Amino acid sequence: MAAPDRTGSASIPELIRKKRDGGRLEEVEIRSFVQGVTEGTVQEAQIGAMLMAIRLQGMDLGETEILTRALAESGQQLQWPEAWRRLMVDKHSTGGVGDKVSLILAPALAACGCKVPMISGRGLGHTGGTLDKLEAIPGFSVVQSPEQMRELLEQAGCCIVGQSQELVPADGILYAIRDVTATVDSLPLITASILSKKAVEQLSTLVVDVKFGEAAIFPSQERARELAQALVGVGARLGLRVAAALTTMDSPLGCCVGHGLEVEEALRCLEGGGPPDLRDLIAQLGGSLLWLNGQAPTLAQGAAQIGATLDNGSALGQFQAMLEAQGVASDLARALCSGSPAQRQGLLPTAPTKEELKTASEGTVEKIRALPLAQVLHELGAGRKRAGDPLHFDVGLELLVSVGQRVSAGTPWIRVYHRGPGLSPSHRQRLQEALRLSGREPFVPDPCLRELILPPSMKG
Ligand code: IUR
Repeated sequence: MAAPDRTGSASIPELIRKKRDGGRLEEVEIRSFVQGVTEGTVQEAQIGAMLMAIRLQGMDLGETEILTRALAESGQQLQWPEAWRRLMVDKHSTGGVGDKVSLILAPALAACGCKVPMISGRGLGHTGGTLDKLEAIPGFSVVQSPEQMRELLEQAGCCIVGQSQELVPADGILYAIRDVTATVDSLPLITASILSKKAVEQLSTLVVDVKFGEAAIFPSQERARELAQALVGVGARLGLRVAAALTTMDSPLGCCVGHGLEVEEALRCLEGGGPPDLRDLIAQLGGSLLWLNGQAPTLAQGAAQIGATLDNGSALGQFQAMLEAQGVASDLARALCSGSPAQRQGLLPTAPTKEELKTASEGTVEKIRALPLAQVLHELGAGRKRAGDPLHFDVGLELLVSVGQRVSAGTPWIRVYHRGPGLSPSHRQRLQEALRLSGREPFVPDPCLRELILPPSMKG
């Protein structure tokens, strides 16, 4: 143990020094750090230093489990009626560009009879956050108490909320400081952050979408697999059935990036349309959840059940119920969920200036690099420079071509929605460089899902 102070517990600088020098933190040490974070007695500089020490030295599975439990216990635990116990499922993502899966999957799962008490996050770095996207819908409130969450699940079968003073407050504090101290890409910190929120939810089954690729936290599939294994392993230690899906994040998911535009694309998917890569990923993640939770005999049949909820309007009905239950005026929720894209015009934030860029040559679209697109969009106002900064929900990008498609020179390939007066030369150049063309024949891109890591109980 680190040297105790006069009150008998190790001082925070001692704990930081111990981790900095590669030591293993004991349970009481991790708990006293998290307690100090929650109570506000640990200074921000000390939190940043400890996060960096963990980022550089790592934590073993035992330390990660204790950190997860301590974060989860920093607030209230959710309680559900006994009849719901086997129906509680959720999905979480490590963050991507254009990733609006949660907006569609939560109501699709609710339409399959599940209860989905999703505690979600805000944007980290260049990636967009589910809560930020939902706040683009006028009136939507992500702040909900545990009692309100129970009512939301009764009314709509799903809810999407943020962590708060009552729900995993310590994760909220660490999450915001990680974002500004280059400590996001830490395996134990990601694992504890995600699983603490899910431990509070008292789930039956969780699927985590672990992204890899240029625009993901971990570019390499190997490193993403390590994170996936930590999530599944720590989940098992906590008594949670956790599976992890390894999915690609090189090009944006779907065609739209930016808060308001992504809500519009989610609505198209909930109406049975939308881009094929997005729909396929939703069906695979939802199908895995239904299968692992015993609600479908196979993953393929689970995926078909999810697809049916998109085609028959039942997922859209649950989405509308969720919007109304979380504060959106009934006539707006109805108009968003029963109109055509043309009828929805003006209901969601869309920036006034539209600019299209054209292809410089002919070729086959090999890749549309999500990272520079997201960075430019961040600079146009979609992201935060400092924790708590307001966002522009109306700026966005719409891809007008897809990976694998043949294009001729001069084809409009991206539409940028911004607040004017015009894109800067640097923005234009970085956007143009994101489009990678090749000389090969047109092709059908591989699905995003590359590997599914199952919980130990399903490994036979
Ligand atoms: N989502 C979370 O809830 N926490 C994290 O650290 C990441 C994504 I990365």
